[in-house]
Amino acid sequence: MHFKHCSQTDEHIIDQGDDGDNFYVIEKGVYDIFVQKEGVPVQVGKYDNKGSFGELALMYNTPRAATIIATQEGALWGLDRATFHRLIVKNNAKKRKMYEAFIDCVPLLNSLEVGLDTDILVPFLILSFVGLLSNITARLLCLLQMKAGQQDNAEVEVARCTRGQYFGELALVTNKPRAASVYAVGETKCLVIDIQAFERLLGPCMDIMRRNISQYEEQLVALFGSSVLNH
Ligand code: 1OR
Repeated sequence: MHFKHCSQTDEHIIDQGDDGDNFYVIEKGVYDIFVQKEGVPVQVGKYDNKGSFGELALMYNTPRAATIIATQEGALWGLDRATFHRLIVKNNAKKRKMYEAFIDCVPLLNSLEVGLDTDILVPFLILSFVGLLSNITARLLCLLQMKAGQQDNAEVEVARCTRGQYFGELALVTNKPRAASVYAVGETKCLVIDIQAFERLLGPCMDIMRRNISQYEEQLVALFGSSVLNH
């Protein structure tokens, strides 16, 4: 069964350690994320009017890994455990196979010494499910073109991404505004991951991403004579 829940200020939607009952998709509202560190709740992030949470306990039959508190009145769509399993876990079996095969050919994920388990797929599967509700599509990648704005606003193509490559990590790693625009060249399909899942799941890839960022700087210096990434 799915249901709409109107959340109140300070309402605990999920408490860390509880059994999982529902999975939630945010319609509106800001929700803080807390995780206990040495018995003290520490805020580790927030969802700002978008995103979804509560999938971990349902996927892995584990206690809730974080506490989620509404900071203002908001609205959530909930799916109970049985519906979540029917819609996401079972119906996604085929998609999961396809994504697993795809992730095998993503160099970033392959280059890790300790392999990522298929947890990495959960946010992709959920996003593509949420896509049915809110028209966000999560798709596989083919060919993309990246352009960086110059001082005079003229755009210059700085790189092209093809199947298995990634983009969009720089602003998340550096906490800076987006450094380039990315345009689809023809029909493309991308897998999308939100910032919370990015930090939680791609932590092990952070070093490789940082190394690749220094290569962007070298390319920019070659193109423009100086680095515009500025960090
Ligand atoms: P759940 O079913 O365990 C709590 O219920 C939900 O909070 C969890 O699913 C995730 O959907 C969401 N670590 C664990 N769970 C998180 C985290 C998180 N962020 C959101 N959730 N971390 C924060 C990463 C920015 C890691 C903290 C060490």
